[in-house]
Amino acid sequence: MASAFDSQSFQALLDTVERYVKNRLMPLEELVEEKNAVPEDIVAEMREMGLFGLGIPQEYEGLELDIEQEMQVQMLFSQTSQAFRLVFWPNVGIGSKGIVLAGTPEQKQRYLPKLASGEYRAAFCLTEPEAGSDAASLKTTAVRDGDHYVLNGTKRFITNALHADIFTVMARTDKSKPGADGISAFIVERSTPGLHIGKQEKKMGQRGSAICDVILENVRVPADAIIGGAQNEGKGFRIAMQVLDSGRASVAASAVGLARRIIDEAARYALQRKQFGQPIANFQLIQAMLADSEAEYLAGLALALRAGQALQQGEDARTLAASAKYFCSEMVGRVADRAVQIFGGSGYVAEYPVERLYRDARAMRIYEGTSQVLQLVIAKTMLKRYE
Ligand code: COS
Repeated sequence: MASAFDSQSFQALLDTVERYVKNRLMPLEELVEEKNAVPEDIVAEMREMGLFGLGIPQEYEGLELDIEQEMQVQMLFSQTSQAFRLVFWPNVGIGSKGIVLAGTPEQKQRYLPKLASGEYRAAFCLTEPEAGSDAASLKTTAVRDGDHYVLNGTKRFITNALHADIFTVMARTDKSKPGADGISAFIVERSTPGLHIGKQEKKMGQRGSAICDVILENVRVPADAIIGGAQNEGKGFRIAMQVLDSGRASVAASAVGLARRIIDEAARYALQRKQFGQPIANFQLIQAMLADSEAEYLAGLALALRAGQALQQGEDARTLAASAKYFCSEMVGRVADRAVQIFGGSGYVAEYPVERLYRDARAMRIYEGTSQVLQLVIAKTMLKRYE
């Protein structure tokens, strides 16, 4: 999908986002942490700015940014608490990409304009209590009953479940096929009887963004709720994996954005904090930590954008997306750790943002594919080249 924005108007959008993040969102970080919620007026402003529809085609009332542009916007939003980005990003990313990629014209017409405006919010339901990294072993069932399917099962750690109006639910339509081939992807509307949301989990970081179970008890959906229609029965795992390719590139972009913020905090602190009669930035051991972080940030930035480019060009981007997500999420972990070290005791107390940013960064090595699963994805495709 080509971008609807020329470089000048896209730069204007980036400038607006940068100002919004710095002037409006950053001052609210402590409030979001304390209340564990993003204020409703911010959600309304995000709707107003068109953020929910960043990547959705203009035909369906979105802004139709291309993937690299989406990633640049995401990098800016990731410089503040992740909770802000997580208000609208599920609509831009994993909540809508399946419909954009594989939906029928009717599904696109029915859902994409509402997702683009933010009237509807979206969630992606793959993980289950017994199926995390081994996603293809999922147990949620969808049993055909006339013109309907009846869904039963529990989905776990679902971002945005609290607010979502539609859920992309991966469920097994063919029990005789225990792996990927028996899985289909459904669009389930929140109002469907039998769909319940579990309690909000207490998390280590990324406060302000809720994750909950989604419980499906005899949830009846029309047969045409399968993404792409009946012809896509059994193709849900592949759709989920394709969605996750762009999701992983997008987590890489978030990690890069967050690393930028953390490095900025650490460098400013190093210049103003005095020990042994001078700013600690004068000491070479501090400089080494800052330099390692800056160099790794630059490497992550280049790799994330390369993955975005491959996705944009429609290449099979699974290795690049996995590499970018793996490298960038590990990178921001190291950057955050060094920043706490540079702040010393002050980095361990909540008075400075690095303590919170360190906790925010930790989730990135886990969601949308753990580092270890991504290593397997990279090795698998890589080894094929040598067979
Ligand atoms: N794009 C398109 N198709 C893909 C794909 C992708 N990125 N990745 C896999 N597939 C296809 C495979 O090609 C295979 O189809 P064929 O048999 O026709 O070749 C099918 O899907 C099954 O793939 P595979 O054999 O690799 O499945 P595995 O069960 O071995 O699982 C892993 C692969 C472990 C990589 C997968 O389960 C995974 O990514 N797990 C992590 C899940 C995750 O990220 N969860 C986070 C929560 S979601 S926010």
